[in-house]
Amino acid sequence: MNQYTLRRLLMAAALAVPGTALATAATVHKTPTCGCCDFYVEYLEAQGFDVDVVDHDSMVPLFREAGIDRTMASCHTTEVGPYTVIGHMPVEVIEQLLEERPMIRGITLPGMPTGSPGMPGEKQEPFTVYRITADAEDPEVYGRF
Ligand SMILES: [Cu+2]
Repeated sequence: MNQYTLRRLLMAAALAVPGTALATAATVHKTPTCGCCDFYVEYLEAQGFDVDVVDHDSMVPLFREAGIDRTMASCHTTEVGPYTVIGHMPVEVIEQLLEERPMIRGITLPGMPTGSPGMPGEKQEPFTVYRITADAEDPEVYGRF
């Protein structure tokens, strides 16, 4: 193998690494005093997302607009592509969502589970993620992760 061939192989390998792909844009909506929201922003950035942050005095109107009640809400919400992603959602789940492209408004990981991205502690159990649909009355499980 000569130098030229080696160089081409190395370049091809670099392009095949997922992190070198174009960063996915995300907008995180949060309140200015939310510490775990900041950690979640840092987490998304560390995962290669291109993150914009918008601070709100209250998150209540945003959750109301998304049609979800308090039990399904969390401390922040993230716009990714056409989807609303609520809470401390692992990026694997966001990537699955963007790949599957279901006809839903988004997904939510309610509350602030211990060990979820941006939250302290050890993960206690699989995270139950719910679909956000136009009819949020009866939330369906998107998956357990
Ligand atoms: Cu939080």
